[in-house]
Amino acid sequence: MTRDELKAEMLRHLQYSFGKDPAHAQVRDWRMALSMAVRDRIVEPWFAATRATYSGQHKRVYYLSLEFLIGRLLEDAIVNLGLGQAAREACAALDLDFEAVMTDEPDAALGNGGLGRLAACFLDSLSTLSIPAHGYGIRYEHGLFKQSFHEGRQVEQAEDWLNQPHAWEFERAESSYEIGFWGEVEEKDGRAIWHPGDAVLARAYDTPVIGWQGRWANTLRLWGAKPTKLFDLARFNTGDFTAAAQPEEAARTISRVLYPDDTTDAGRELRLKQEYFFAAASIRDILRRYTSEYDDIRRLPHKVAIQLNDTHPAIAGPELVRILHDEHGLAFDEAVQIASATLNYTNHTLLPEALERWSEGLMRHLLPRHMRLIEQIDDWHARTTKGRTLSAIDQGSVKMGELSFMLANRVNGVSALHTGLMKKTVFAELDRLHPDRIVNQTNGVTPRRWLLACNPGLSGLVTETIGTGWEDDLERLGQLDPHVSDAGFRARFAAVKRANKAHLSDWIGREMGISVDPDAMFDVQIKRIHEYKRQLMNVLDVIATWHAMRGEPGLDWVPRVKIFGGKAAPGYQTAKEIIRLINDVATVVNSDPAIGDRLKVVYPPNYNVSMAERLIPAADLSEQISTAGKEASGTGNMKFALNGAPTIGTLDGANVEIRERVGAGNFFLFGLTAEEAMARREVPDHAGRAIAASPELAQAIAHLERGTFSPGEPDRYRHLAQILRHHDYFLVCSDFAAYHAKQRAVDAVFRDRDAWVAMAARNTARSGWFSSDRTIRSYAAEIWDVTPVEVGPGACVLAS
Ligand code: 26V
Repeated sequence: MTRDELKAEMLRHLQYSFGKDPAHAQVRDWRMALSMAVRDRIVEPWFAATRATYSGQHKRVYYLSLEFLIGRLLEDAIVNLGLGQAAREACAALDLDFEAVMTDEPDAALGNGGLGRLAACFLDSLSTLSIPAHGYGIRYEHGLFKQSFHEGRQVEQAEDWLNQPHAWEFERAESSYEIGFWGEVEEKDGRAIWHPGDAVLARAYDTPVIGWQGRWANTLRLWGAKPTKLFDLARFNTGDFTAAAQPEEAARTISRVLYPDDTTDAGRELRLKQEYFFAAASIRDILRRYTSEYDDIRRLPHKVAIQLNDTHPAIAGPELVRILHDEHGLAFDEAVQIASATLNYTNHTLLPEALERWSEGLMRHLLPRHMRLIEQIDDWHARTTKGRTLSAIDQGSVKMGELSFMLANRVNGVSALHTGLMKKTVFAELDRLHPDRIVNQTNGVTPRRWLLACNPGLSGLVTETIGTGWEDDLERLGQLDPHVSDAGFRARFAAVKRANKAHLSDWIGREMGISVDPDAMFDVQIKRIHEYKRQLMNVLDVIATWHAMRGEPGLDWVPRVKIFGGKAAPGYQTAKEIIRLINDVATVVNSDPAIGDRLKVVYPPNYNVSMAERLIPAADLSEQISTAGKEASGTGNMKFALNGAPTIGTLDGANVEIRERVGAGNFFLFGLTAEEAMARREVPDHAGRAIAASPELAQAIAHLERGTFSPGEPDRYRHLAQILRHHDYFLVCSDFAAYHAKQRAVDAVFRDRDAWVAMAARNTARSGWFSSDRTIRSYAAEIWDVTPVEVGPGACVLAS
């Protein structure tokens, strides 16, 4: 598509799709016009992919996830369709600021963090690999809350992305299912019939997901909740308008917000309703598609593979058993066998507080038939494995991990270390009963978004050096390795990073009013705020460094910009205290004349996918410092390495595999191993001992207790100090000295710029394995038993 064609299409959409006169169009109108012009190019490959799947009777993959953290879609579509240059030029010809048009799009923030972003990368790779697939989720009216800071404290506001037309979705009013809740189960002639007490409609909204070079497109189908009946006209006519609208309100509540607060009974009930609502609608849709093509429901596993992204969709298991047994009339055991040959489950965390459990009472009340089936599945498992000591029902609650395991063909962890720990800890007993069921699938990230699109400077250099083709064959980055010993290449690599940093400095100056030196080291920690991720250890190191700088202002310090980004769960008080501390430390450090440009702390509010795309290409150092054994994988760690930022990190999650691949000499390792961490927790007063052994740590904690960063309120950080001294479960104190020392080793290498650049470039050259294409190929071969549909260039568009 040429510049002129695209421009003409934009003008056509502006006028005839949106009824806007170009003379009065705003950035939003132009952005919508460009989106429509680009979307038109997706529709044909999308239809062709669907037709090819039907005509070839290919097996399909269904990825069920309560979260899809997809971010912006316009640039992604432009990049995948190779329309970058045409789009830039068309905008220029229309006198539009291309960057402003692209950044006008709101992020689709339908996820909390890593789990949801992984689902989005997987959709991209499934399409790129032409694997017939659907993502299924909820069309939340409000995505992840908007974060702002008031006097350093996190403030949450409702996010409102659907307040404006959504450029990429197609509403499918004809694809609606009635989803029941509550009610009774009637036993009749040996059969169970569930009579739900209430119901809502699940309506489909489809977003096409275009793969690399537009060869294939899959569908992300999100469910919106609607009332089964229109509003109550009789009530309305009596003047009770609020009551008349009540059924609609009640139904809409189900798809209103991502992760409703589950600290109350009402919140928990809503969350379980969301889970069943979307799982049931998806199962119904999958079976409708299957039965439209095939007669024998027993062959379902030959044509369908369902992946459960964590236990959030786990109720899909009992629902599938219910439909096969109660509605299709299969014997219970056969229904369970077919369901468990179709379903697979990915575990994303071992943290006990994050493993889902539902009270039996709530489950029986909301889903009476399912609770009965869960008991039968539990019995069936005991009967068929002789594992009688093991149950998915424990002390009045249903353990969704165990239930998902029992009903799965394969269960996977998301990094080698995490999978090993799954086998040793939470699923030890189940692993013994089913020794081949647990497999590892180390996470990956899409190189289209996380290198090609977000870092044009580096991707340009890569292409100039090794040619194109790396975008969907990322291991080809290995061909950069020999170039790293070439001083010319290193200089160009350094120049790209410098330009990215200058660009970020400008943004930080504009957005935050903080001036940062692009030649300082950009040290970045971006992720959810959680004690196990140890942002607290990072900020303690900032305090220790600041203290040391003040003590010896004459020393030749390596200038650093410490960048933080991330949100805390609204009810997680300790995480919120850590946020406030980072902001308070920033206030003191950034205005300290004794420090000047040598240390800055920057914490831009409302970290999201788009901010990650801005920060990662400009990072020098990647902070991956979780307590070993606690971070299942991490995916940010991979994005940084790919973009030429070496890691300072622990042997946790995928850090282990990153270090193996980039080489120990290109990774700053510190800290206890997972095994050592477990042992250390048993040592009496481990924190006290560590504090006594590290004057820097003792001093930093003393600053917290003295109120150095909370003038006038010395008690503000007492609680954090108490945690460090007496309840240091995440071993911040035990790892601090090693971390602090390793940061000085980082300084030393950074001082030797050439050595640093070589290290950074080797990170890029050796990160090819962390493409989500590799991960998806591996799921396809080891879990789903599917193969890509063959499509030549353009073949998909021509297919009939
Ligand atoms: C959830 C919760 C919920 C309530 C209390 C505290 C808490 C802590 C952690 C979580 C995480 C839930 C699952 C999750 O998002 N896991 C992330 O999945 C990523 C993709 O596999 C992986 O890279 C991250 O390491 C892992 O934390």
